[in-house]
Amino acid sequence: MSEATLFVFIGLVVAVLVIGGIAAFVIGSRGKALPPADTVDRRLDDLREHPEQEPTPTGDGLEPALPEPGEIDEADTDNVEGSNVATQEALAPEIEKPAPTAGRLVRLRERLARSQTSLGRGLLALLSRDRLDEDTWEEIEDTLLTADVGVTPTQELVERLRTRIKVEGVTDPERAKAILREELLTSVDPSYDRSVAAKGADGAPGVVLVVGVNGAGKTTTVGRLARVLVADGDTVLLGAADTFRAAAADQLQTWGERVGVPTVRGPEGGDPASIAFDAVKTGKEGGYDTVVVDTAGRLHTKAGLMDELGKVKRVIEKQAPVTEVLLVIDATTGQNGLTQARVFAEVVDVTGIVLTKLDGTAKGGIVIAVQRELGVPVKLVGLGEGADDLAPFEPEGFVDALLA
Ligand SMILES: Nc1nc2c(ncn2[C@@H]2O[C@H](COP(=O)(O)OP(=O)(O)O)[C@@H](O)[C@H]2O)c(=O)[nH]1
Ligand SMILES: [Mg+2]
Repeated sequence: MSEATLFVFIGLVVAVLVIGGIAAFVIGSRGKALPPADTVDRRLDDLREHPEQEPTPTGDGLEPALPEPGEIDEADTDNVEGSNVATQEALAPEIEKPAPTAGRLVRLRERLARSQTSLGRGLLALLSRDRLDEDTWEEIEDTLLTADVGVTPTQELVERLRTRIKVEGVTDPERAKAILREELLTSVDPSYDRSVAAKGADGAPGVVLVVGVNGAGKTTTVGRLARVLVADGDTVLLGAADTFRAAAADQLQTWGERVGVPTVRGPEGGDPASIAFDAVKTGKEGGYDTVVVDTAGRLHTKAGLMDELGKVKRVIEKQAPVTEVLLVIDATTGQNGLTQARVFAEVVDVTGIVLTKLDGTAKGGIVIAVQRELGVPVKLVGLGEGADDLAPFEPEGFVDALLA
């Protein structure tokens, strides 16, 4: 090989390497501009599950990309800045007087009575048949399953009904109705303590932490709960630990202002734990009876949820024990609501369930299913969009509403 040929050959090799390198770089960076397919799928799944949820602008599509102005070190929680209390001066002059809570559940009866497909009505029709044969019992089972009662509680309830109706030789529909009422009541479990633990001990305020997925009705519940507590004569402070949107804190503050309750809030995108901490600290120093903390529900992964809610609770408890953790579930979401309940129960110690939007479903069986799933009582139910449409849950009133 001549020297000239050798130079040409080396030149060619170098050229190929350089062009190849450039091509690889271009393709590589194009590839990076797209999120991995599974990330997109997961976000779509998330949206499908919670259609109200807007995708959060994120770095990698999984964790919320938050600026961290008020981010606090858990070891240094005494030094929290950035949140402020919207005090009485900012209040609208007119302060509403919330309606008393007694008798609110009666409204559920009116609402269910209007619905043509109510669970109780279907069951009563079936139990009033002349002959309760296998087919009828199967229809009774289907009716319960369709009403979200859940498989195990349905089987147990049907078994109890069958046994009693057989043993007692029931033929009278009125008697059948009485037995159904008793057995439904057993399924709803009247033995639970359903009071909301809103009072603290040793000079500390009661702390109610409200959790749940986006759109379930958390902020509405916090606002309505504040009204209930105010109506009972308690002093209340709200903590706006949903920092994803400024609108979330505004929504909460508006609820508070209507009944003269101040809200502790921080900057949009701030650290939820630091705001929760600040709210409870303010509540303690100000001698409030109860601090109710609203949280965000739009976390994209269980790990993210775990981290955030866990941290919120831990940080609060540097000031005062959390006396109640209310999980808010939208009653119209059926099985999906149960799945959410399971995830949240793994993350925080849920002590009570709030079932919202019971006015939007004729099913009602979710009360039984969700209590069974978590072993935690339904304490409050939402019966409409009005300010006083939150009722203490009473098993008897509920079963009577079902059977009305
Ligand atoms: N019909 C009905 N709507 C409700 C009930 N509770 C909440 N909502 C509505 O559900 C929507 C979402 O509530 P919000 O409190 O903002 O949910 P969050 O995202 O969990 O804080 C709002 O439009 C509320 O008015 C209820 O019991 N019945
Ligand atoms: Mg909210």
